[in-house]
Amino acid sequence: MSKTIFEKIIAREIPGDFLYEDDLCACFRDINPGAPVHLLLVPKRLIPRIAEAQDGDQELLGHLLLTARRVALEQGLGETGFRLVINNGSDGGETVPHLHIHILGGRELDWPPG
Ligand code: DGP
Repeated sequence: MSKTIFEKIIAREIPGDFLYEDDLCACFRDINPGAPVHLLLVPKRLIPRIAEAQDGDQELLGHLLLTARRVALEQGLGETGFRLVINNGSDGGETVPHLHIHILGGRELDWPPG
């Protein structure tokens, strides 16, 4: 199976502006930022989307959320706030079939999304 764009970024086959990486996940800037801070936090092991996560992914998913929190705080978003987003499927706005958490902040974000 061909690699997803995020697998290629993690493998350094295409460039990425990394802010964080560990054994389980990596965080890099979104190529098309929708806010002053727009990061993507991606598990290294491919899960296409949250709908396909399994019970056995519990630890990884917890790690992703706590890492998203940590990166957001390191980016100075603790005072003003931030948003974590997971898009799932076509109606959910998913365009890359590799689970990722958007970390958005640096401006007041609209709600609800369009
Ligand atoms: P989503 O629509 O939730 O699947 O988000 C996919 C995001 O991935 C979208 O905000 C743009 C970003 N993206 C797509 N291709 C690349 C890329 O090559 N590099 C980086 N850094 N981000 C990408």
